[in-house]
Amino acid sequence: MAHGAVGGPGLPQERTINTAIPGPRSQELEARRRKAVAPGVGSSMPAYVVAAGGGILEDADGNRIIDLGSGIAVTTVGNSNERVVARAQEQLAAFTHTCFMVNPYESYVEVAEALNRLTPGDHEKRTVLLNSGAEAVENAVKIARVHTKRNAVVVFDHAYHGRTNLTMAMTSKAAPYKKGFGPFAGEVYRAPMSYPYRDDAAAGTKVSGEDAAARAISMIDKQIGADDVAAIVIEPIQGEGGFIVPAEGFLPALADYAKANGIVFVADEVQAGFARTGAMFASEHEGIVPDLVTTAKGLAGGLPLAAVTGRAEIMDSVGAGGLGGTYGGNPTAVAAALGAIEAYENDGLLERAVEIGEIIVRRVEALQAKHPEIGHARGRGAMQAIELVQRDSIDPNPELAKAVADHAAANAVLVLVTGTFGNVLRFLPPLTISDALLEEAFDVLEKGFAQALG
Ligand code: PLZ
Repeated sequence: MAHGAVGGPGLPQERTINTAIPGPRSQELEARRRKAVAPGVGSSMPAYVVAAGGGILEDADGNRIIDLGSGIAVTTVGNSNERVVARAQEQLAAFTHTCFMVNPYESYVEVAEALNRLTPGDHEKRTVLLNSGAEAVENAVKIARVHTKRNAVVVFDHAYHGRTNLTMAMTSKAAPYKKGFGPFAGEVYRAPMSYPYRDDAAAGTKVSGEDAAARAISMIDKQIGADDVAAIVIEPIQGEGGFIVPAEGFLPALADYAKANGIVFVADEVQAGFARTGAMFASEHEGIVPDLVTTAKGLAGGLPLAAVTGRAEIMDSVGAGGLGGTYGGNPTAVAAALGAIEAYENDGLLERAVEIGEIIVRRVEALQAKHPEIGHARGRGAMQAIELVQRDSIDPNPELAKAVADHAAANAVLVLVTGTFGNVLRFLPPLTISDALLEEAFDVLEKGFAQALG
């Protein structure tokens, strides 16, 4: 059935409900999957996809689902984006692999040049290409340790950095990411995050970014000592933690502290990077110039590719042979990245992310006026979320998040639940979604709230 399916911009842009979701064909596949696939891998919505593009995912039963998830912030340029497909197809026919560590090729160098140019700051930079976000974060830590000859790594509450051993240690949430998988890598220290919604409620007043940073810095000074810290690693907007935008001033204060103390400041832009927030990188909203930037997800339009990009003097600390991997910078993935980067730079996607954000904010404000259970709305550009709480307190309401997401799924709208407390609905559609589909998705969400809350 999947053979010959055509996705990309040609896929009809309409929500279509053919069967219950998941339908009979998806259920059949799900039964096969249960026998074949390790149960540790979950799926938010078990509707098996045969084609995708624009703002639509088409499933095996012919349902057309509105996509508010972008494969977790990956298909920002749209699924099967024409520029990505053309470059990748051409590359596949030329050669599929040499291993850059054996025989190099120009396209890897081109992606490195593009990342050096696009990431914040106009200092001299270098880039290493890898396969996944977690691998990028691991390599950023390796590079920072070699450069500083120090060990300690500072991360934050609610952080998500991956599922490998070191990045599990860096990730905050125990279940499902860490529980039972230890022991974890050492020398990872967790500092308090700036979480304006909950910080302000706890303090009974607005906690400034500077004050939140002072709290984190005091912990670093007391528990580690600045001169033992190799790196501070932070998501400029936290992704899995619940789209937490730190209070203004928090990131600059930490970056200044890092600079003053010879600490490598690493921005994990894996989820927030590449036009998602209306800027090429989320660090730009506060004028942060990180020493190292980790990227993945949006970088290659759906193909697995990741990178660490950073100051030449830091990147040059690791000698030849110290970094690499068989597939890092795979030719097809870098070809796709060149297509995606061309799209970011030429197709008005930064502006589109801002427009999408405005539509979402307008719809969310209307919802919030009706339902006090929407405790907080936050985000930048096309990276927006709502945090759901109990009616008369800020206690998390994960049941409501699930009820609304389930209602949406049954009505062919994919919306992802996230957050430390499982009470955040996040909206991160592909930037190729139409206004009409986006509005329709919020019509469905509105009904979901009405149904769940009466
Ligand atoms: N850093 C900021 O968001 C991946 C993970 C979903 P990988 N986020 C989605 C899941 O449940 O596994 C992520 C991220 C940030 C690093 C990563 C890790 O990227 O490509 O999944 O390894």
